[in-house]
Amino acid sequence: PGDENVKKLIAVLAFPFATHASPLLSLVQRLSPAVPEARFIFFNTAKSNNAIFLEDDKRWDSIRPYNVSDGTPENYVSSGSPMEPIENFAKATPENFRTAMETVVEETGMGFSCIITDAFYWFAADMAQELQAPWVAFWTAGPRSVLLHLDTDLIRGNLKLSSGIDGKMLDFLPGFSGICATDIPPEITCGDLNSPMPRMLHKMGLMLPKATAVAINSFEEIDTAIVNLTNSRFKKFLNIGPLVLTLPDLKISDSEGCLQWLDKQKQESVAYISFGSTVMPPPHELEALAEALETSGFHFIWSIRGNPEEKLPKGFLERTKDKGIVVSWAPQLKILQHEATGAFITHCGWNSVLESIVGGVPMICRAFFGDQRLNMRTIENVWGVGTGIGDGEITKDGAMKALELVLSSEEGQYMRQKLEDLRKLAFDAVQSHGSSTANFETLTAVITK
Ligand code: U2F
Repeated sequence: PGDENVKKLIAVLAFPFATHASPLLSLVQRLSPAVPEARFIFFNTAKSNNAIFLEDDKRWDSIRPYNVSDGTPENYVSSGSPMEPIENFAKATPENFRTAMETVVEETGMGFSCIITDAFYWFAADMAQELQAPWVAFWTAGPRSVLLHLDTDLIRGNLKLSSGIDGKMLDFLPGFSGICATDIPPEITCGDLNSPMPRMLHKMGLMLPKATAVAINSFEEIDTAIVNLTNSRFKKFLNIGPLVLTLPDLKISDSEGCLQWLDKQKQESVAYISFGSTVMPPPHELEALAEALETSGFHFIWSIRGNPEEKLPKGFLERTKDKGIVVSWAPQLKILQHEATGAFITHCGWNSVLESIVGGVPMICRAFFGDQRLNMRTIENVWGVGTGIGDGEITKDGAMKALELVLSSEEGQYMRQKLEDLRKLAFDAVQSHGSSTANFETLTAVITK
């Protein structure tokens, strides 16, 4: 709306790392037409705002990016650790958000009528109370992991951490029988609650039940038992996804021609490889995977950040140029929906898992951190739509066996059938009478109240 038509200000507080801010922006883009009198102020670091707000996209004029400090100390020299920017940022919260929000209130002369945040931001419970406004927390990962974070203290108490967690099971927790303590986010079991991320997640577990609503990029039918357990812990638990099925078809760039190349491949014959936005497997695992692809001869698309000549074995690109393509960023969503794609070698980030379900592609899992191992166990043991790779690390032999299993065995076909059921549930959820659509209407009511 033009400034004079703005009747409401809604604050959106994004987490600027991994794939967190962009699904939050997708959610706000979906909400904005439902609240035409509102202006959404998207508080986020400059780096992340620049990455997710597209220059030429004027469709969402009512959503304005607003930059907050990323917490980098003056004269800071990076040690190169990928956790450092996250920790610096976590230390700067919530003051960086508060300062920016106060400036907006001063500039506009309006107060915020609602706060929508990444679920990590437990401090929004206090902000919302001060403003007497609803707090909508958005969880960007799956339902199992959010449920576990609520029970961090209980889990720590039961596991008797002083004797380690190896071999211990979560059987004491409803919905988690058969899941090992080593499979769940390590911040829950062994994080130092004084260090920024485990502290943030622990506090989140304590504060989220205060949220007016917790929205999640998932759908109820994906894991009904877990969703029911979670329902009883929140005021409103709103499964509104998969968001990728609810947005207008965005322009997805394919400068390297992955999709045209896929058009020439046989049905369900290609392995797509990506480890998401933050993970880079260690060199020996990249080498093992490259050797497995080369020896097995399966066709592939490999999305790998950085210079592939440096990351992959010498001569690999040249030797495999008729079998595969290597790109620095792929149109993943479209690749996973292409009929030639038959397997997805993934780190099991939640967005990738959902996109694979939507595309009906079985997963070969190499989990790294956070919720990824838990997602892997769910993929393998609960849904039966994928397999682990070797003993956890990628080995040539493990990768070859997993590729063989998914791309050329009956078991792979069986996984595809199970995926077809899940896929159908995902599409049904976003139809006009679907559960995600109903939950989205409830969410709209929360923010328009
Ligand atoms: C963190 O996950 P990541 O950002 O590492 O990974 P995903 O959740 O799987 O999201 C990756 C997104 O990037 C897209 C892909 C996904 O939407 O389609 N993409 C692409 O378009 N092209 C490429 O070449 C490569 C990726 C975290 F690490 C996880 O543990 C969490 O589950 C997740 C959500 O909180 O955030």
